[in-house]
Amino acid sequence: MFSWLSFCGYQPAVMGIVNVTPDSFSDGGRYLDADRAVAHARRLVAEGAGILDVGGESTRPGADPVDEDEELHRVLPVVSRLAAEADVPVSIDTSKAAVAAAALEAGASIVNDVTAGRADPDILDVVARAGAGYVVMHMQGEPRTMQHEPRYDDVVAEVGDFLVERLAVARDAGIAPESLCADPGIGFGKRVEHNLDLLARLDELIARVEVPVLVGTSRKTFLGRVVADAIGATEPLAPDARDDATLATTVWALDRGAAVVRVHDVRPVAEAVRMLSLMRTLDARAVA
Ligand code: PMM
Repeated sequence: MFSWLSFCGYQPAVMGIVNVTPDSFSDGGRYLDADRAVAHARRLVAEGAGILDVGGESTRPGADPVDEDEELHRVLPVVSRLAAEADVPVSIDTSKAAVAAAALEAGASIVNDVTAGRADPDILDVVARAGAGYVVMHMQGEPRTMQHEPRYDDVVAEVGDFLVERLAVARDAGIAPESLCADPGIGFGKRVEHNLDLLARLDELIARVEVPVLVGTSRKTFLGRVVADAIGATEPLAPDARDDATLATTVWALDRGAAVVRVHDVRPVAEAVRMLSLMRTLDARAVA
């Protein structure tokens, strides 16, 4: 049975993103070919990724859904090769029960579901039977429409309510408590200020959900907007130019207690995790 404690109990884990899609917002089309995706994933592990997250359906705002056969065709060869050769657990980023089942059969050990089991509830049973890890993410709406007027009274309270409820549904479906991880879903049906609030009050959210929390800010649009405002640019920064802001927000999330961080550019984040862990050890000694 997959337990998050073994991967992020001692120090936070860096989840490296392997998108096998033609249309992801920051790296769409780059690793669509299985050989290139596997080579990219190997590089991420060499740079310090502790988990590989393979996705075959883009969840960028406005993205169209991908049918099951196409998604399987994209991800299965990559998952089976990585599961066979990489020393780190492979996660499948999917909301479809059939894709999750095939990926777990091919050697994946985590299902990262951005719909938290709402798109295809059978996915919960698939995860439970396999004893796999499960990431429950918050999203308001669905990718095609989620950035049309997202609204919250108190984003941290509402995302917390949602995660607590979906974690209970996952446990009721038979997924072991130690296999569960929660994610506020940065950028999924949220305006810039909602994302900033969630990060600013991340410690509150972590205390509420009582499971390890995954945070993914990597190259997201709100970073491009905040930095563009700060430097007086009229257009948001391009995805590739958001890695410094990604690092800053990721280090913030780690310092607030995130257990897993999901990023495209692994090397600087893996270095930051090592440095932070060292500083925490020294800090603990100073207090003792
Ligand atoms: N973000 C994306 C895709 N999958 N999964 C989780 N758990 N959390 C996220 O923040 C998340 C995700 C979108 O980014 P990508 O298209 O670059 O992978």
